[in-house]
Amino acid sequence: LTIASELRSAIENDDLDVAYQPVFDVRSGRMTGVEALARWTTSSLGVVGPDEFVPAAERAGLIGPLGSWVLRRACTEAARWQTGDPVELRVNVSPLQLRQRTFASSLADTLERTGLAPDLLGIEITETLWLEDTSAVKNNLDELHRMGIKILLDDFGVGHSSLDYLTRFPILDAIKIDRSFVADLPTEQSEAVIRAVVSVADAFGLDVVGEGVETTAQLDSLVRCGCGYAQGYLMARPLPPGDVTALVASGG
Ligand code: G
Ligand code: G
Ligand code: MN
Ligand code: NA
Repeated sequence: LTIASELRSAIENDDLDVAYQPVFDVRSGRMTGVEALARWTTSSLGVVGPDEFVPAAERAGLIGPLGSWVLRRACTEAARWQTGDPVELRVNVSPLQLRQRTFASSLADTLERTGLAPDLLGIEITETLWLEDTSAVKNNLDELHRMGIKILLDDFGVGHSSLDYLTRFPILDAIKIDRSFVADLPTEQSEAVIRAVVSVADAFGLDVVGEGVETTAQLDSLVRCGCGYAQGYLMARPLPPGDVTALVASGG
């Protein structure tokens, strides 16, 4: 069996999982949300990572069904966590999903069915998306923004970094600083880079999330640089949904 045909039946049979990595407000230490990360274990191939099966799904024309499956599952689970302080859900979305004309309307449908409020959902997109300035992508992003869904720019700083998209796409809500930058902290030069990003983000009214925080020195450094939110193994790894339920019940 090929990875594509196994993936197709896994989607049909609900045979995937979603792990959730907590995101924290660095000042209060409170968990403000979670990032959904797709997980897949197959009987023949063992654990297959999303860095392998997401591109495979894109090549096989399965990213639509896979993306819809992840959104439906994650919104369903996140709706159950809204018993106290809000728990925001962030879902990674492939550029190919945003090229599908029905993406925004089908997401509206998913929110309605699952009961998750639109302002508790955010989608994480990558810089490569800005390169494809197609009308379908633009219409979807505008529609999501109108619905109150947050839009986060993931892996910020790697690839074709250009500040130009901040003015071209005024719909962004947050920037996620790529973990390669966080890994270099707390040197003077890397702090200068983070401070510059925070200053640009402030000017555009964007939140800043530091990713891949693995040491207290990196976390302290992010706080010093004015970064508002952080995510990483130091605070929490991606967790099964039951562990998030327990965290929420204990007050985050
Ligand atoms: O969880 P992990 O570090 O293994 O993720 C590897 C990569 O796969 C990351 O870039 C992450 O954004 C991506 N990824 C994880 N889950 C999904 C998903 O549901 N959809 C998309 N498009 N990408 C995902
Ligand atoms: O590309 P994206 O930012 O969506 O990738 C998220 C991935 O980063 C997740 O799959 C998660 O497993 C991984 N990740 C999260 N925190 C850390 C960390 O502290 N260190 C490392 N090396 N990877 C992390
Ligand atoms: Mn991400
Ligand atoms: Na990222």
